[in-house]
Amino acid sequence: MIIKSAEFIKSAAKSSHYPPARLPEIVFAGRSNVGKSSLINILVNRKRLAKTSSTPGRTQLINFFEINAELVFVDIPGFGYAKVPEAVRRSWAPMIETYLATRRTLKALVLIMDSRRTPGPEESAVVNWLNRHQIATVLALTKIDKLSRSRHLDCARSAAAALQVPQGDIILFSAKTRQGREELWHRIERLIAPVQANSRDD
Ligand SMILES: Nc1nc2c(ncn2[C@@H]2O[C@H](COP(=O)(O)OP(=O)(O)OP(=O)(O)O)[C@@H](O)[C@H]2O)c(=O)[nH]1
Ligand SMILES: [Mg+2]
Repeated sequence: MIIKSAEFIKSAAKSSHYPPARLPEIVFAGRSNVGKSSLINILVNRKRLAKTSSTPGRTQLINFFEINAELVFVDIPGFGYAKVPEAVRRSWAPMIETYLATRRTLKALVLIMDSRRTPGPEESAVVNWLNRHQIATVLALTKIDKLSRSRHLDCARSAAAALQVPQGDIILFSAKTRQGREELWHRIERLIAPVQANSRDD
């Protein structure tokens, strides 16, 4: 994907504030501080389009970004980080669930996980929930630059086992080295492509 434009559209907490549902949307989800906003910035070749921070809980609303007037990326708050105040977490869950369950133009969720941590019950619950709601899922292990090369395949293997998916489904990613950027774009492009009519040979 050649990035011609990448613009912030708006932030929203409730559905009446979402931008019009015109373009296919890809949402990026995962634990707080895992690197969701950083991954979005790498995909669109912008340093600070989505705000990043070393302090967990930076992203607090649903943020919509329009890419090439062609698709929309959605950055959402992270789940399951102990340092985020309980009251804040309680308000995030329904906000995110409403978005995921009701947004007609949502094409896929990119679930971002830390490569140094085996996915746990929270990630499995997200994957199961998405399967039940028939939302396509792309799985990315990020911060892979923090692991030695010899451990890359091991972490893909254990994540695949924990999530009960084929190992080939797991993308290894780094916002530092940009590893995995092309593969992630290929998956996203496939998911937003209009369904082709079956071609006939005869
Ligand atoms: N080494 C390394 N650091 C990363 C990578 N991705 C993100 N980081 C760092 O991790 C921290 C969190 O990154 P963010 O992109 O803000 O994470 P987030 O998931 O959007 O966080 P919240 O919005 O708070 O949930 C920042 O200090 C980033 O610089 C990566 O691939 N490699
Ligand atoms: Mg963020």
